[in-house]
Amino acid sequence: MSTRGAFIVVEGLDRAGKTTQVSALQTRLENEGILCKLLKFPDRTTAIGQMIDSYLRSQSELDDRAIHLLFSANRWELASTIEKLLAAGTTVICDRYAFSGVAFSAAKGLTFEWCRSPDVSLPAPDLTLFLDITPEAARSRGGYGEERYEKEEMQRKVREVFRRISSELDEASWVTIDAGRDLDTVADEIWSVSRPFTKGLSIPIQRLWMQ
Ligand code: DGP
Repeated sequence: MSTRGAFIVVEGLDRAGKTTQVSALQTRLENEGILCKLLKFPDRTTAIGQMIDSYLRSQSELDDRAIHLLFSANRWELASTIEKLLAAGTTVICDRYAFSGVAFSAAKGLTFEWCRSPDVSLPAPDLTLFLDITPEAARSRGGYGEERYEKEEMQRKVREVFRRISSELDEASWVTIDAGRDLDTVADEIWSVSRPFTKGLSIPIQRLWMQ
């Protein structure tokens, strides 16, 4: 098989610095002449994404299971795009993915197994960078915004579920990064962990949670 691009996911609590860090990673890849595409979930531009956006901004109410399935459907509607990009040799960087799906819904009280099931067999990330920050440190960065989940107690529960997810995944594919440090230090660590993956991979695209 010829080499393909790597699928790199960045996860974390709200205010962990994901958006800044994914764009710093994209810039470094481009500076090295590596083809890359930045994606973000939820993708609020699609019809499903607009329903999610309305829910997050508390402009609509939905059953916890219904919104969970919409978040998952939003990933599935881009799954074939991700696969095509990877097959064409493009490195895909993704701001949030299915791990947020489990973390945020399980934090609301849905069971871990139920939360995982709609995302089983999505393209699996080759590398997940979890930007870890305490909810207190996140709050001190200027406070949470207006959206539905941006509350300290919720973020504390979300962090616990992320810990469970990481303990059940292959250690090599999940790397926890201390995101409480300054921006450049975090960016340097992300780059040093990601760099080996950006040279192209010769293994097939894996499927999430199939083992
Ligand atoms: P962001 O655009 O990265 O700020 O994410 C929006 C919010 O939605 C954030 O609080 C995390 C949450 N979120 C992201 N993905 C999912 C998901 O799949 N399921 C649930 N329940 N929440 C999610």
